[in-house]
Amino acid sequence: MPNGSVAAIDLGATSGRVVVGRIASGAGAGSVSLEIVQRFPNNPVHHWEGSAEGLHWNLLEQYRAIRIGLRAALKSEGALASAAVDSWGLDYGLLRAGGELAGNPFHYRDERTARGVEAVSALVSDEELYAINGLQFMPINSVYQLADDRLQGRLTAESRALLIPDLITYWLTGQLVAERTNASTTGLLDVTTRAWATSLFSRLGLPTGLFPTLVDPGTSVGPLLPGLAAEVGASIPVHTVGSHDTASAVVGLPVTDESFAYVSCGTWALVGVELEQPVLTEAGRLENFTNEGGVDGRIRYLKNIMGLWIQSESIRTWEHEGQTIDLPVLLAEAAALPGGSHFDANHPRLLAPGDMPARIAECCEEAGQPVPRTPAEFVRAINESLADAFAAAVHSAAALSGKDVRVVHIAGGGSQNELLCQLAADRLGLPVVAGPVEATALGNVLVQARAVGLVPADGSLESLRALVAASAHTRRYEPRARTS
Ligand code: ADP
Ligand code: LRH
Repeated sequence: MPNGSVAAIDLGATSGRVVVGRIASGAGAGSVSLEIVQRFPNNPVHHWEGSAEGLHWNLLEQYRAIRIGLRAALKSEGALASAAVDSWGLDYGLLRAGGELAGNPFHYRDERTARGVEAVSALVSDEELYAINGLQFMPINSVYQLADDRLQGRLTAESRALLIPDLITYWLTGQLVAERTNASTTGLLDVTTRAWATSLFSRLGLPTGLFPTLVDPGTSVGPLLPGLAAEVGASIPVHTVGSHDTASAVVGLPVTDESFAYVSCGTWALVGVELEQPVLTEAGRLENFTNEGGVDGRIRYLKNIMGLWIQSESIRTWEHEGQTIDLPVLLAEAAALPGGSHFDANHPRLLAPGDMPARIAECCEEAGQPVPRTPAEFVRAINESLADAFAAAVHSAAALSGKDVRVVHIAGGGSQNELLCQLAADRLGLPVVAGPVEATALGNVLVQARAVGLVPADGSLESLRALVAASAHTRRYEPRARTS
């Protein structure tokens, strides 16, 4: 196995990074290591004017930061065998006929989705939609956003839609593709055939050629556009990976026991199991489980839980009020409390930006629980409630799919949260393996490394995960006995 480096461009809803992944052959399975060469915040921007009114992503700023990152990566490595993009799911940019972006992409937290839900529900029932796309109902799914675009007259027969990683890939290479794992988050991909559900497009009045041709993770897209190659210092071959960040995160798990469940824990917490085939039962639909596409045709059978967004949005509220917050200190204060209130961490009122502590207080009241008073009490309640939600989702995923679960991996930024990991182990009654923090970047790196022969081309997901297990830093939490 040759040594070599690739660049993972990983865009999260909270922050983005350009990461160099180094693959070393060495003894045994070899190793993979990461170096973050560029990290940048991802701050949405509210527009108030005309038809642009609403919450948008500042994607051009991300594109600018990515280019700085690629330049730094090339400077440190000399050459890169590949680069590939992943990001949060659901959101997309619309291109005009000439290929130019028609406005900043909307943020899934924009309230326009309510209109989209109404428009889609009037045309296709929830049951029928689930039978086609296998997705959990979330008002933020792309299908509802596109329904609103249609209502607002934003779509023409020539419009093209590119999901965020595909849009960045287009800006890097000039090539239009739709990577399949992220396409599975739109609500417009047929979960059984894994092709665009063209009859659904027609029924919803969406142009059938709206999205480009589907490609799988590990596909060669093309080199950097010549002007961009000159700017960053060299050309780089661009590939697809599991461009839905959660798909890459599930590749980047340090699995040593196949009876595992996972929590990809960042802005959102994606909680579930990996399957070979979708589960399309009515019981699964009613419990709001989703069948998203994984790398190598696997199914990510999971539930979207509101995640650490509710903590970071609470912190934003306190900081806006003039308080100074240090997250590790606040988490330590919360951990020192004897316990905390429990509320429904997945309540829809927690989705939109705004005063999160006030909304959590409402949730606590409704649950008959004491309303937290201090930031530490709020944070304790948030972590208690997220742990409850993780345990319930893992147990449901196992029951609905028949999968045996003996260990739960918590990966992503939230794996650094010791309070949450311990509470999750306690509630689950199962060991939790926390880490790696950058599981998504690792999954991105490994799939492109496999595509260019830095790891064996026939390498299974299991062999990629063995490489992660041999290389990544993890911490194990055992469940504590209940005291009450
Ligand atoms: P995304 O990919 O969705 O942008 P990340 O996986 O980067 O999210 O995770 C971000 C979250 O990680 C933050 O909201 C925060 O709660 C958590 N986090 C980051 N650093 C720490 C830390 N030092 N201790 C505990 N939690 C942390
Ligand atoms: C996690 C994620 C998740 C959802 C949401 C919009 O970052 O991709 O799987 O789809 O963002």
